[in-house]
Amino acid sequence: MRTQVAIVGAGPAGLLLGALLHRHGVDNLIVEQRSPAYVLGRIRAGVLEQVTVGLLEEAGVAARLHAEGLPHEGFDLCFAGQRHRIDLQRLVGKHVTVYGQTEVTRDLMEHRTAIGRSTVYEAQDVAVHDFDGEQPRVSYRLGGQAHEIQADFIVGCDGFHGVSRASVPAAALKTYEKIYPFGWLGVLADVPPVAHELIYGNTERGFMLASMRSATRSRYYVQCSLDDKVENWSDEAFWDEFRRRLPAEDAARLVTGPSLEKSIAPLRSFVAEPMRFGRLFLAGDAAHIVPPTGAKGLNLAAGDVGLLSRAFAEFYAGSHGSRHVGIDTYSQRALARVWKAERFSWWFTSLMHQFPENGEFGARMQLAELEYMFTSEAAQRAVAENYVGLPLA
Ligand code: RFL
Ligand code: PHB
Repeated sequence: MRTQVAIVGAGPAGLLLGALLHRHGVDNLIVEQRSPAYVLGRIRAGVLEQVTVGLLEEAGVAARLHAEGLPHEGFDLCFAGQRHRIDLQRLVGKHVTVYGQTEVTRDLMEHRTAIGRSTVYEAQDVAVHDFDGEQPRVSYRLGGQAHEIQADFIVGCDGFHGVSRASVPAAALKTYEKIYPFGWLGVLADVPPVAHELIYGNTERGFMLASMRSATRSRYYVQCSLDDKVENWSDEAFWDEFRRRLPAEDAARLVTGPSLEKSIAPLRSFVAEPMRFGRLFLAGDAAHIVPPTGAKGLNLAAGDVGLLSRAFAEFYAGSHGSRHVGIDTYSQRALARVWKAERFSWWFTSLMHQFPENGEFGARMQLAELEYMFTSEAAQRAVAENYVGLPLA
């Protein structure tokens, strides 16, 4: 098989890239190691920036998002009995949209079927070859048979554990990593959200986040120990712990119910530089990870493929000398945005979680910073500007 751009991974980054390339008339194929049901079963992000919504519109997959997504003009921060609303709309004139990653992925999958572009699911032994030369290839096995795709370019959208970044020679890659000493235990349940907007709380018992997927489906998280096991958390134990971390007025109206999904996610900051090696490009979690506190992971993945789709569109549209500029500057432009989101996600994580190892001084620094934020419009605006997302260069 031959295509212009071979994409490894059919998560949101790979599928959105495929849709955007299609929109620009660039031929592409996607190879994914899991089944569609498995991909849709992963419960992850919930908050979309306006830049992400704009890219989904550009790709022609925003109809359901506009009908069902919940615009949020602010969120609450709680700490030591104090509560403060960050008014995104007033501070920076923008909002975010609550619409689950599962729904984004489902919309992109249906769109791909409708436009007749193929995705190979359940591919085994996916491997990328010869990307340092002119004729890169992707090989895989399907039902015992060997297959190969010849492409002009390969894009690794295969997440943190994928094969693409792992195939780059170690000497060509510089990685930066920070592992946090805790995880997030998350529960998805068909109960009405405890509040209209998200609540982020730093409590003595640890971080809590009340989020949602719709008016009838809630997504709640609590900071947990890294060696905690999800089997140790009955639904009842989760609800008890979550209620204790909620502000009292919200705890009183919390509605509980059986969990639809329950999982523990470790928290990590990670960046691999550069994001291009010859004819192999990395996008999304394949190149960088942020802790979920800033709600940036999916949005960064969308930003990367937004830049990349334009770069490929320019490359294929023109015969003039500048057609390489977009692809040649992709890594640098994407990383400039990535590092700012890394900083915000690290900072927000550091502010909102319990870090006993930082001692009483560390706790007072958090308190001082939150009190400053609660009284300084400038500090609130900085949070709001980062939370709604920085512009795509
Ligand atoms: P994905 O979603 O991991 O998709 C990668 C795909 O590649 C496939 N794959 C392979 N395919 C072929 N061959 C191989 N060798 C392969 N290896 C892997 C995988 O099966 C998969 O289908 O990466 P992508 O597309 O870059 O998307 C990134 C996002 O999924 C991620 O950043 C977000 O979910 C992070 N995140 C959040 N982001 C936000 O923007 N807002 C949020 O509110 C938010 N909340 C979260 C989150 C992530 C969480 N967890 C569990 C990590 C909350 C949580 C709890
Ligand atoms: C979610 O709804 O899953 C969610 C929302 C905001 C975050 C992280 C996760 O910061």
